Amino acid sequence: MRLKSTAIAALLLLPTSVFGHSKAEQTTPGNNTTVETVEMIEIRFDDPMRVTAISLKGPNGDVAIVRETGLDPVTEFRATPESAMGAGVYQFDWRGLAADGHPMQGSFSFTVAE
Ligand SMILES: [Cu+2]
Repeated sequence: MRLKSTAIAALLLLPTSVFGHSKAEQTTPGNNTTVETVEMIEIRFDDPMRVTAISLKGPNGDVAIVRETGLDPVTEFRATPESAMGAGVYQFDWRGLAADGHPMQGSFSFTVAE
């Protein structure tokens, strides 16, 4: 049994990319942050992600956003709001396909200050 547990420990030490899942590392605006304005929404992934669907909800419902990034797998996804975003709490949701083909999703939220 000693050998087996050593093998498992070695697996746990491997970098995440060995398992193929791309995941979101950082967003702009950052999760749970407060910002004055939003000019660009960005998500950084550790491995290329094909982002297939996005949505932004604000205090008045859905916010129109324009993708700057196409449907190719990217490590930096960008989208811009179609018009100025008023004060309030916003939530950005995305879905995509990781580099290994697994469906992934994530969300983050932020506040635009008065
Ligand atoms: Cu995966």
